[in-house]
Order: sequence, then structure tokens, then C-alpha cells
Amino acid sequence: MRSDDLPVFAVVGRVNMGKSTVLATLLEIDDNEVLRVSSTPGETTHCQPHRVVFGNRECVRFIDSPGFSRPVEALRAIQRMHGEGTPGLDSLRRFVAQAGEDFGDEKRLLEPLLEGAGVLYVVDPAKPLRDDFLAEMEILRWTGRPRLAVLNRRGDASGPDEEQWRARLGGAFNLVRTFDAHRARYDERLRLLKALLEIEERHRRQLEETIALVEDEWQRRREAAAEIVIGFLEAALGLRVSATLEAREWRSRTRRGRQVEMLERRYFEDLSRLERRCWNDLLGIYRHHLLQAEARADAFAGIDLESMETWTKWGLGRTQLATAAAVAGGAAGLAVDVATGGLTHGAGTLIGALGGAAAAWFKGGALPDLRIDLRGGVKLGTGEGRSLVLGPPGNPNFPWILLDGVLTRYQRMLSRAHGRRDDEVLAGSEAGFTRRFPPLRRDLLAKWFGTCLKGVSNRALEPAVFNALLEALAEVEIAG
Ligand SMILES: Nc1nc2c(ncn2[C@@H]2O[C@H](COP(=O)(O)OP(=O)(O)OP(=O)(O)O)[C@@H](O)[C@H]2O)c(=O)[nH]1
Ligand SMILES: [Mg+2]
Repeated sequence: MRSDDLPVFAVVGRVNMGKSTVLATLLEIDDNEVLRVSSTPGETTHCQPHRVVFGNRECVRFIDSPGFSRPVEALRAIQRMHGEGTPGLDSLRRFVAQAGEDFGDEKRLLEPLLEGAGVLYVVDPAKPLRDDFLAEMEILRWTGRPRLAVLNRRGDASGPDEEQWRARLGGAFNLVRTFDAHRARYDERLRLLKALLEIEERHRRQLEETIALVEDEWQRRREAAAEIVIGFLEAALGLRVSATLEAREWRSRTRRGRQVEMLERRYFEDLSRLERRCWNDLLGIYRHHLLQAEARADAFAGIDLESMETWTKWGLGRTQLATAAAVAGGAAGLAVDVATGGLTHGAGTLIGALGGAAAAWFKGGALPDLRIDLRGGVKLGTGEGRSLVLGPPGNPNFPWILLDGVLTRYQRMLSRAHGRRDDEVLAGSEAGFTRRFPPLRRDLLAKWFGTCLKGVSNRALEPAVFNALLEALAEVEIAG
């Protein structure tokens, strides 16, 4: 049962205006089983409550409702029932009790308002403002409930009627806000919640508390994300694969070569697995079920390994710079050649199956000396068998590439609105973040990466690294 203290808001509007989408984005629900979004008009046929719960306590309730389908006729019917003057709650109650099923949608959407819910009226301002919309606004005004109008604008451009929409809505609603349900991010969701606070004086305390809880939860998610990223980087940088070769096998160049190939494959498979696990955790924290994080082969395109500036910033020596400059230009083609050259068996399938980190490595592998670095991990054991140990790549950019891969996809994940229902594979964007890190943060991370690469991460550095990553994640959230 709901207590009288509970703020309740009904999301109302014309069919197909994006009511369910607005709610799905606001409440981070990307599951059609829980909140149905569809291009078929009339998809929501009954009122459906969605509870915002923190620590087992319901803080706010939103009600998704069917759209107005015959607003002009409903307006006339209510006026007829009421007679002279402006109808109020009593007449609306009578309408809901007495009107037939031809006004089924209107009856159902009005019910929560009669019980005290506030109004979140969703319109698509690209639609021409016609009489039927004015009828909806008028009926909602008659409820006397706190009313917020939401212009669910699809894209940046405002339609020719938008000013007119604003003027009319301004007259009939307490507040008008824009909210692009397909693109709104955390800050815009918070802004919409705060707008509810402005219209609903009666539940000020509960709404303020809810907003504080939402903000706090966001903070805690970021902290959990930083922990996950630290865990991933530590594991990825310390990753090694090994095999023991019998003396006979070791002596044969072909067999030895095959073992190295096998280990390379395993190395990148393990690396991709670590990356997948990291992303499953991150997507879980941010409640995304339709996003996938399998990195595409081009995930790191444009990361600018060839740019002189990048290399200098990462503190590479003169010789390395010279090499980098020499391969700039033909790098992409060369990367594939070098990669396949080293992987004679099933190279095609291997490259196809590799995750983004591997693809990035191959791109980095355009520098031939780096390829040798990986093999530099080959160690001879003692006794009968000899052990081969492989990884991590010697490319000094490798840790930064991994981190940029996480950060660019993190940014993409946060800009994905939960109201969308299409599948999406998270790809890293062109612009990396690490190259813009302040020097202190870069130095700290470089030091920590160094210890991780040796396979013994420095625990004493971890609190500082955690804070550095928190800062970086917060910057990524507000970027672009
Ligand atoms: N591009 C874009 N499409 C949107 C946006 N909001 C909603 N849509 C699409 O519009 C269609 C209708 O969205 P719904 O949220 O189901 O609309 P509704 O108002 O709940 O519709 P009914 O329940 O049928 O009354 C869906 O195909 C949505 O994906 C938006 O901000 N941008
Ligand atoms: Mg709907």
C-alpha cells in the first residue's frame, strides 16, 4: 500500500509521444518486459506503476499510462457533464465513473490523477500543435494537480512549432522542460527529477531525499567502476601465459614456433576474457542489458599511435620516436602484415576472434621492434623441460591503450539512454583521454603500470591510483 507521503507522478500524453521512453530513461529501465517501448501506437494500454526504491523503501512512484486517444471528444463530454463554468475534480470523477469504454484510455489515464498523482505531460514538439493537444492540456489543467510538461525533443533542432508549444504549455503547466529521451544522460535525468521538486511542494522532503539518494548512488557506482578498472588493468598488465616444452620440441624451430603461436593466441584470448569480465561488471553496475562490450577490431582506430605528439607525451626516447615517425602513414596496412606474418596458422580466424585490446596491440605492433618485445618474454627453464613465458607486449603504450579503451567505452556507455531499445556494441571513440591527463596523474599511473607489468602491483600506490581513476572517470562523464 502506498503511504500518503509518497510522491506519485503519472506520465501522460498522446499515444506514441515517447511517454514510456521518457520514463525508461529517467528510471534506467532498458528491459521491454518491465517497461514496454514500441513504435506501434497504443502500446501502453493500462496504468503501470514503477517504483523508485532505495534500501527497500519506496521513495517515489511513477505511473506509465495509456495515451490520450480521443481528447477533443473527452473534453466535450466532461464539459457536458459539468455544465456552465470550469470543470474540476468532481466532474472528472464523474466522467471516469460514467463514461463508456470508447473513452477507455482517457478514463484509465485520469484515474491516478484523481488519486492525487502529479502530472508529467510528454509531447513531441516536432508535431504541429493542433486542437486535440490543446484539449489534452485543458483536461489536465482541470485536475489542478502539479504539472510538468516535458518536450521530448528528438534531436537538436527545434521544430517550427516549438515556440508555440512552449507558449501554450507555459500557460497550462507549472514548468516546461526539454528532455531528449534517446540521449539524456545522468545530469539531464537529475535535472528532470529536480524539476519535479519545483512543482510538488507537498512532497518536498521526500523528493529532496530521493535526489540525494540518486546522487549518492551515482557516486558509489563510480567508485565501484574505478575498482573494477583497477582490477582489470592489474590483471591485464600482469597477464602471462606459459607452456613447458620438452627438450625435443625445443630443438625444432617449427615446433617451437608453433608453441609461440599457440601461446600468443592464448594470451590474447585471456586478455579479451579479462576485458569482457570487466565490461560485464561495468554494464551491470550501470544497469545496461542491451549494450555489449565486445570490442570491435576497429575499436582503437585513430588512437594516434603515429602522432609525434602522443609519443613525446608518453615520454618515449629518441630512437623510438624516429621509428614511430618512419612508420607513420602506412601504419594500418603494415600492422596487418606484421600480425599475419607472425601468425601463420589460422591467422585470419585469430584476428577475427580477438578483442579490442588485441586489435590495439596489432595496430601498435606496426612498430616491428615491439613485436620482438613480446617474444622477449620467452624464458628458458631449467632441467628436462624448458618453459616459454609470453606477455605482456613490450609496447610502452600498451597500458595507456587499455585504459583509453576502457574510458572511451565508459563514456559511450554513460551516454546511452535506457529508453532506447536497439542493441549496441560499445566501441571506443576516436579521441582518447589519457593523453590529456595532467602530468602528475600520468606519472603516478606510469609508475603503477610499471609495477603491474612486472606482475607485482604496488599495493601502497593503490589508494592514489584509485583516486586518480575516480577523477578520470568523473572527467569522462562530463566530456562531450
Ligand atoms: N528518436 C527518438 N525516438 C523516440 C524518442 N522517444 C521515443 N521515441 C520512439 O517513439 C516510439 C514511441 O515511444 P513510446 O515511448 O513507446 O511512446 P508512448 O507515448 O509510450 O506510446 P503509447 O504507449 O503507445 O501511448 C518508439 O519507437 C520510441 O523508440 C526520442 O527521444 N528520440
Ligand atoms: Mg507507452
